[in-house]
Amino acid sequence: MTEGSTTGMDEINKTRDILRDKFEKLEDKKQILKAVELRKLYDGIRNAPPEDRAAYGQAVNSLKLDVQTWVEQSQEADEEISPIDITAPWGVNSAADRRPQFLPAEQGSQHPLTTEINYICDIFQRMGFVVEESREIDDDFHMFESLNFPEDHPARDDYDTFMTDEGLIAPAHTSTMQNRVMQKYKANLDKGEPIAAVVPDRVFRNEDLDATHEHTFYQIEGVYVSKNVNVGNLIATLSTYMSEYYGQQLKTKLQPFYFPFTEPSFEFAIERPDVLRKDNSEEQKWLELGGCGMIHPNVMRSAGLDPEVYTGFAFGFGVERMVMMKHGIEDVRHFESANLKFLRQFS
Ligand code: FA5
Repeated sequence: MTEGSTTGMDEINKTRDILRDKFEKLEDKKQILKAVELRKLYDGIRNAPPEDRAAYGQAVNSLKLDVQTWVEQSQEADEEISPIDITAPWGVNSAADRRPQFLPAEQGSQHPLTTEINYICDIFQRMGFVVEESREIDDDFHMFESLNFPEDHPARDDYDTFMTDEGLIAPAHTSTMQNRVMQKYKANLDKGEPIAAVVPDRVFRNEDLDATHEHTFYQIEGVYVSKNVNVGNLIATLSTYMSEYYGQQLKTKLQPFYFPFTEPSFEFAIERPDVLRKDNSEEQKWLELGGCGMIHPNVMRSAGLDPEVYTGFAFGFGVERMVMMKHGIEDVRHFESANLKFLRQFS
């Protein structure tokens, strides 16, 4: 290729960036096809050295085709979508051409949290855990009573819960599912198999928001019950999971904490990978990701299990914080921001 043609290609690439920039800002996307920059490139074909003219012309044409595709795609996205009348099934009373249209698949992608939750569940499934769903409205029994929070206990206030006038509760953590999981899989124990389940789902807290606190976020709960389960099993399980999730052997740390539903209770921290440390201070060394501990005998009893025979551990992690650490995301609020620039980085 001659030097002249390289310069020509550079010019086309530069023009592509300029056009894309203009295109993003244009209200009427079709106007991009009349952009003066495109016209200049066409004029350039005439002035190109004869030996480069064909290649240059082809590249200009290919750019024009790309620009046309941008316009077509934007028009597809802008097409009005008929409102869905939930009382009128499509097949019964809408003409085929009036049925609601789905957006073309290439216009969307999975939310990064969905992708990560699937990935996290996949790891736990490979470790022998089943995956259960939580619910987004619950009751006092599952939020507090079954978890050994006595009535009027001050620890209830630690979970700034949203409540309906009828006293129903938007769960403030996935631990609301511990009782249900133990009841559901109780029969495993009779067969000599453990209860091993994880529950990823949304939780809600009346929080002051900042870079690491959202009012609505995801947690993943884990419950494991069998005979002779001890803290060592808990540590081994969490370390194995963390190394798999982060793809490297991270140092983990448990420090004593208080939860009414586990005894002993711990906060679980990981040593931040180098790329996620702002400096070498002790504060930057560890990141708290969740709580865990050995399931309290009262919690076992409330699910009909005999704590003299069985022991178990439970853990609950903040999904956003795990993902933030993995991808170096500095603010939890990005996830719910609907900011396409942020979301597209993961598609
Ligand atoms: C709990 O919610 C306990 N249920 C965890 C647990 C489960 C302990 C089982 C023992 C046994 P905590 O309130 O610390 O604990 O929250 C757990 C994790 O959720 C936090 O470490 C953090 O990663 C995440 N988290 C908590 N609040 C927020 C918030 N407002 N925004 C984003 N993530 C949060």
